[in-house]
Amino acid sequence: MNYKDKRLAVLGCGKSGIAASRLAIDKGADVNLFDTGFSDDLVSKADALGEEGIKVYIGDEGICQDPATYELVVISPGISLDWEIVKPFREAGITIISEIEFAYAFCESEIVGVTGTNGKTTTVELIGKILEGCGRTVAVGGNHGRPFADIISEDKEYSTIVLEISSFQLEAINQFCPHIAVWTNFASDHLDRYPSIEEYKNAKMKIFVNQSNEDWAIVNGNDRIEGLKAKTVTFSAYDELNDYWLNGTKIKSLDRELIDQSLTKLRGLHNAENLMAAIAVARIHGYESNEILDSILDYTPPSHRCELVWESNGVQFINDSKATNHHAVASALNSFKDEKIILIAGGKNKGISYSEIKKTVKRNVSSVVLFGENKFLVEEEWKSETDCHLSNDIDEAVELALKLVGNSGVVLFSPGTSSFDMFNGYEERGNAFKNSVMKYSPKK
Ligand code: UMA
Repeated sequence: MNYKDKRLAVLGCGKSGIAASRLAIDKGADVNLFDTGFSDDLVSKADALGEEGIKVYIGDEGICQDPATYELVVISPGISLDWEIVKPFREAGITIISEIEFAYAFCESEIVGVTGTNGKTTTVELIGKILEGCGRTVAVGGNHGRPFADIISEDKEYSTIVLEISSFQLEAINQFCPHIAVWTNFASDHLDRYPSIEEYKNAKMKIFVNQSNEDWAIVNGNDRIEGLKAKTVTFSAYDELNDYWLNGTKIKSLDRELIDQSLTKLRGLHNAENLMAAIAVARIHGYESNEILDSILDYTPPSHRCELVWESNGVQFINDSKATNHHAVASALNSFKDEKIILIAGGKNKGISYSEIKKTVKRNVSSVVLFGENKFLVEEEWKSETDCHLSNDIDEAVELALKLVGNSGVVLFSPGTSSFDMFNGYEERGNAFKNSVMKYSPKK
């Protein structure tokens, strides 16, 4: 695609929009970046980008007045196609594509794309580490870490680019096609963006839409994905009738044992599935378990995912702040199902009912401590089944949980929703939990 002197609009001055703008400038385009936000940070970003030749319009100027003069619009994932900032371009009939679609046009590497509700980051990192360990040159990015456009701007030849891909990024694709698409799992999420769970799933399913029988789809067998054109491999930690399955702690394919999960740093059934997906990618590339074992054993999962913060006198404090939906909470509860669990949950009201995990909570949890914007709603849904307590902040929640756990068990911080009612992301929320634990625990 030749963008020389073409007028391009980029929407959203975050990581994704800035990376797309820089790539477009590299390709000789005339780039105008629009953002309807207004803050000191945006003003200084706009000044710095101006120096690079990117014209930035923010605040009221972020709504474009001459949309028909543009050839193409590149939209950031955090902006929905229905929103005000997009409207002028839609009305003018200008083609709108996502940042991953834009970057894909310049990509010559093999793409492994990983989508799903949970487990994406761990799976992407594992795949990256395994392939690198086998001697391939690999870049890792996407929804987590470096934007795809940033990797492409580097102008370095990678044999494989492993991308974490969100439903938001897939909404505006035309040609984007990973050679290997991984579907980690699917559960209700992001209902503050999508009118229904079907629409959320349809956006995610677009990862397969341009694949042919030359490509691969590695899918969670529990989700029964149908209509795939690619060669399909299934995995499940719950059902042995899949290409990859779990026998105790052993990951198997047909009757062959590949890896013993208990030797790795990855805990829980959800991580067994992440491992299976990563092993499947490696085997498609022709690498066998003996060649990838060292990389897997060496891999440490990222923070805030069932992370052990502190253990003392039979009580474990687990930070699972990354659990921003119910599927993730249920996975964490299953991972500690033999222990007495005090669950700390709550946060932003994303419009999702917590009653869908009511039974799992009842079965696995001894008491719940709720915090955040949705605490009263969750209390209403769970109080008939579980012992519920309310708290005003994370410190109070930890203090209460400590009293409830007694001499042994697990204090599990697995909020089940996003953090934006009180924090700037799950990392900040997880760090707040960790700080509270360190504050209260030694006094116990
Ligand atoms: N904006 C407007 N008008 C609007 C709405 C937003 O101008 O109506 C502007 C904001 O003022 C802001 C910019 O858009 O300046 C933000 O754009 P963005 O939300 O796309 O943020 P980026 O920094 O570009 O981050 C995006 C992804 N964000 C989202 O999907 C919400 C990042 O995923 C991703 O890491 C990054 O691109 C690089 O690819 C984050 C995320 O939360 C981590 N993802 C969701 C998740 O994992 O659950 C899907």
